[in-house]
Amino acid sequence: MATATLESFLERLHAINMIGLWELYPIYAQLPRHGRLESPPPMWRWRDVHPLLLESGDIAIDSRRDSTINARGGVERRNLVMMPQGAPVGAATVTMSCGVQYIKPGETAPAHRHDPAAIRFIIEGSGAYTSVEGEKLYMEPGDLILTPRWTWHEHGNDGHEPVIWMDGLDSPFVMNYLHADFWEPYPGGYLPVSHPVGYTRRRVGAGLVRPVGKIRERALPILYPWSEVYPELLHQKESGENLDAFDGINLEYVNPVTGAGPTLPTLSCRMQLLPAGFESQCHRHTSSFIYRVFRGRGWSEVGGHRVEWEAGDCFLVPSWIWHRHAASAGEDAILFAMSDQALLDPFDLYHEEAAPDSAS
Ligand code: GTQ
Ligand code: FE2
Repeated sequence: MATATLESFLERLHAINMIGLWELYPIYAQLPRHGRLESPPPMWRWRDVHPLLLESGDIAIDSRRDSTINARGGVERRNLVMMPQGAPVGAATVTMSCGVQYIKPGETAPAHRHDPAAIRFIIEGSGAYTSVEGEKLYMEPGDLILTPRWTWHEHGNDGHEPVIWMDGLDSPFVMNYLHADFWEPYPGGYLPVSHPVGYTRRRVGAGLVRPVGKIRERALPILYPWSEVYPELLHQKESGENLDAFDGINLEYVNPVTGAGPTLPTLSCRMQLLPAGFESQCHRHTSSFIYRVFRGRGWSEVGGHRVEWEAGDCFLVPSWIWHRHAASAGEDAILFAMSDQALLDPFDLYHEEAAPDSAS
């Protein structure tokens, strides 16, 4: 039998939906495993995002996912999603999505639940709440709220100011990779109030003590008040003992169930303080990060590009890209960070290394 040419072989191979492993190597080689980015890292400046978000509140938008949803005025969620050029559907990083949500006084966003878990980091305004499983969590700027997977949640604004927060979800992981996403609207639209304000907080206790035997869940709808996080950041800064060379003061929001990280089974949230004038050393890791500047100004080097940032800006650090951060000389910088390290740790896929010369 005559030997076929490689070309004709591959043609017949591809026709049955197979490929030579060696054909994939050049494609793998294009992944930026060298730690550098060809163009600056994806970034959204608040001066660009904020006006568009406010404008979205003046435009009639039917944002219902399901037309049977009882959303007043058709606004189910007024949310603008960050999606870098070429990214998978709805994805900011390979595993995480990120958006900003805006709710006006008197508005309500009806209840639903889904497999993707969500976090909300409050940006501005007060008087709004997220109700998770019928427990209202009232938002203040700097607070972090967890909506664990498959928990009913709705939003409302009882106050007099517009309220804006950042949403972060594991939806690219759950939806795009695992195809494990279920989603459903709450029958009738709105949750009955089933717990008093402060219910979960009292089950969880405070500091190093808590009521015995009250927690059965893997994650809880907890609110971490900025009024408790900020003093701890300052306390840590004063002592300086835990100032990390790569991340400054780096506090993780503990999962109240485990008393440790990650914050949720699929997401880790942190609050970093870079003291005024601090310049971190350079490293890289296989987790990806979404950063939102909460206070101050400074710059980061990400994949060989320097980005200047100030309060409200949002930027990404993709997996295995060299990066370091610095605060301006005048004031401390405070960065809210969200990462997918929780997805890597259980499988020993978290790798980290310091740059040899500590410069990107
Ligand atoms: O507010 O429930 O950014 O379901 C994406 C999906 C927010 C929400 C998002 C959601 C929500
Ligand atoms: Fe949701």
